[in-house]
Amino acid sequence: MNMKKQWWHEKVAYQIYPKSFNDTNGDGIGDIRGIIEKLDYLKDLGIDIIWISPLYQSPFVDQGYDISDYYKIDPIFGTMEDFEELLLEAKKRDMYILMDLVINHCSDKHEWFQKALADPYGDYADYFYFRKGKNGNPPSNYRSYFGGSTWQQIEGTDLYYLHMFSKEQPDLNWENPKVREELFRMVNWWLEKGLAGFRIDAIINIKKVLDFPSYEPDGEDGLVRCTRMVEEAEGVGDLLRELKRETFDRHHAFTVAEVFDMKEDELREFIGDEGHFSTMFDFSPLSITFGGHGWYDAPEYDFAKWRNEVFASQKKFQNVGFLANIIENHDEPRGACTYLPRYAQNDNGTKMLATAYILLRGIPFIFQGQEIGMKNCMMDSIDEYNDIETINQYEIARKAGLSDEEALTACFKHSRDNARTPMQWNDKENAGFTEGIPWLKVNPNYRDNNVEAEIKDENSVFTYYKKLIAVRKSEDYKAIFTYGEFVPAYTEEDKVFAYYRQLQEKKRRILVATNYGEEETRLSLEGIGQVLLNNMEGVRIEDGKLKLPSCGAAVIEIV
Ligand code: ISL
Ligand code: CA
Repeated sequence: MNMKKQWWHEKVAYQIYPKSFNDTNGDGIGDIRGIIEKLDYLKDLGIDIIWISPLYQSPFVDQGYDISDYYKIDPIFGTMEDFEELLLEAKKRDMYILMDLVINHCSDKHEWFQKALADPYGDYADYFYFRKGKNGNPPSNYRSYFGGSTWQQIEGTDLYYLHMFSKEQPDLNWENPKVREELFRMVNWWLEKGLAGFRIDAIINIKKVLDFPSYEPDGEDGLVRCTRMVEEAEGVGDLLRELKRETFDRHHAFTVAEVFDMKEDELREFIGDEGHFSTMFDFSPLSITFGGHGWYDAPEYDFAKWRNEVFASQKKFQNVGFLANIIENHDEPRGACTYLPRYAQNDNGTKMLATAYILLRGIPFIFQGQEIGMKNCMMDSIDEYNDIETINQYEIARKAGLSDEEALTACFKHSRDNARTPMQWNDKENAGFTEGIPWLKVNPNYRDNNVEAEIKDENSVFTYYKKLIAVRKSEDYKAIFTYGEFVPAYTEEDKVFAYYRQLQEKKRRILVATNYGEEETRLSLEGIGQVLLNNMEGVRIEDGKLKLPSCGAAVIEIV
């Protein structure tokens, strides 16, 4: 299918979680100057687009996803001058900066909310969802993302306000034209500064069912997940079209949306040529990690299910638009722990996973530390965690009867803080992240697992990521890796994750093949193969067959 070509189609993106990236003033918190310092490192890796998690002024109840002033940089990260310098330095290197756009909700410390509280029947109350309770109860029975009711009573009144996330994150009322106008003005203000675009947070939630009906409870707490209501809401498209028309379109901005619970028939509307967004994250593989009740009853890794999810979503989207592919982000544990069977949780396995992911159709987003194969971090007690959702999930696990140790194991596997431990730059104290006390524990494995060591080592995960990105972006192959069709391969093999990328008109074909099995496997090639890249010794072509040891990966041009 003929898709309108865009500047961002052939780029590779990287997510920075600023608090944990690089601290330059010894306060234990990463900062903007720390990002500037590492731009050359990222350029060398092959990165073009950088998404930075929120830098705005915030009380940090949810790590900056609770914004109290959209026009300010939080002082823990530096100043607006630092940020402007970052834009300039990125531009010098042909790199693009994306900020996080968190506009479903703001912080309860935001001026709008403070004014609303001061006058719960006044104009600012209508910036939010203030509703009367029912018979002394909240207006409806929704459970917020982080646990408990989505409704918080406003002291001295029978009114409640809606918060889909924590109670410190009141939802903004997108039905109010003044709210939209304020938000659009802010978005344009940032774009005029020279941002390339935004990653857009939790955006599907902006459309509500306005009479907020209760639904059948889905848990013993008598509540129902709040997304149940979002699924019923009609008309998010109108809001998103307006957002795009009033802001992104005017600046040719690149946007990547965080969308869960989208309706199946809306794919094209979301990321087609004229879609609401340039792209959106593919979260479908995540579904293999969902437990019935929480992290504590999440299923074990299931290769077949995972492969099905990835393949299905590649096929579903390729005639529509471009997905943004991830194996981890700041809300997920480390991909090298989640998406690999235990026997493959080593460097070869990590490179195999990278091969499988980076060459899929779509825009690869690499989360900081992924390129050196960072792992989940074991915490000694719940007190070592900072994340609001982890604390909630720990409590859910304890209430379900798990011991402290068992609940901590569930957090070790699933906690968002696994991705948030400081970036491991070298083997010096605190992994070279800070000269002060890091805000979150450094993973003790940093002495072996760090950037400095991996840059020097030609067999490291880092060196391999660099090669992989270089192949993807090379003059010879960028067209096929960007626009080539995705075709599943060797699906009859139980433990093989393989696919072709092909350009029909040129009859060019590349096979990406990886062996997740514990045993060696041999695949008969459908032509003469030329190996462009492989991840370990023992991967080779013999008598027309590709030999892949356990954890082997190969990228092969078939001629
Ligand atoms: O984190 C999750 C699962 O571990 C999700 O349910 C997550 O809350 C959801 O994807 C929305 O995430 C985004 O908005 C949240 C913020 O906490 C997340 O960090 C952000 O990515 C509220 O702003
Ligand atoms: Ca700092």
